[in-house]
Amino acid sequence: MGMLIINNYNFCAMLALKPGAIEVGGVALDNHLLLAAGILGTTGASLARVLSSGAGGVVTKSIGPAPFPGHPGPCVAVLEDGLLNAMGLPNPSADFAGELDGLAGRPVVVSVFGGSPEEFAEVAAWFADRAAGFELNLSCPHAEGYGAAIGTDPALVEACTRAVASLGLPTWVKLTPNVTDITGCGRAAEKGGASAIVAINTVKAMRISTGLRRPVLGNRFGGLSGPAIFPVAVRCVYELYEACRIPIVGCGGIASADNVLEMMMAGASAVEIGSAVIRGVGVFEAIAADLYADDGVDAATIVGCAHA
Ligand code: RRO
Repeated sequence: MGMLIINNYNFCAMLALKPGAIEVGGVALDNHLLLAAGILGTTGASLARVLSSGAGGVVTKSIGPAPFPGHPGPCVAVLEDGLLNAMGLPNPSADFAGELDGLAGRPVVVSVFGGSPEEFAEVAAWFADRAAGFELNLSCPHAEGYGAAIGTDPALVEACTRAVASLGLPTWVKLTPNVTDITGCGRAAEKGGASAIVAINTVKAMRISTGLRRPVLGNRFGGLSGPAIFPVAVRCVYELYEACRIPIVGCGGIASADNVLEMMMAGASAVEIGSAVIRGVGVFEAIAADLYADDGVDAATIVGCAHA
């Protein structure tokens, strides 16, 4: 019996993309690589630094209806093949607007969360004069009343999306993989007027310290990100590409140019990079150096090409 083993050297040396500015889901980007929500996204200075380090766009930390310090620690554990976090949606709420003062006209997508369609619209409206678009966090796996608590119900996904899309700015919807069928939520976002789907947020997970005989995270449960979840993200993007017509932004464990190409072949028009930033903000320039070449192909020729 033949056995095909695909390892981390599954690299297609022949394929590179044409460099240059693009437009995805109504947002103008400098390239296909965005900073994912939750990493280096709470100050204008860190967002500007990531943009000047080769990211084509940035997504802010998720901002909600009231200032919140987050869950009690420990909030992050570094694992063999990823990160486990339960930050607990720490955010400065409306005060965050001031952080965006120096970023006018830049590709800054503001991630927002709320406990109802009305709260989503209220929070998004605070940033409507300074966001290139919104990303709706309907997917944090460990936030009671927020995130996946709402984002697993297609009717609520549709209502929250419609409430924010009515502001007239590009509205991306970030989905949770912690559902039986992600396409139901993707279709609901599309029906509500989303301009793009972002897939995926973290996978609900936990670890236990055998020494302490207790969960390692203060919140016990958290979200797994990094290379460990890349195959889950590819599967979700592949399924959404077959179910929806709006563009998909791939997210989840992307750490190399080959990962970007694989996500695009599954159906992503752009990607978000989060946990790989643990290697430093130079990760954007490093991936771009492998991904782009002046004689590269138009990304449109490979987006979704893995589908029959
Ligand atoms: O803040 C968090 O704990 C958090 C958020 Br908002 C999210 O969307 N996903 C995640 O893994 N953690």
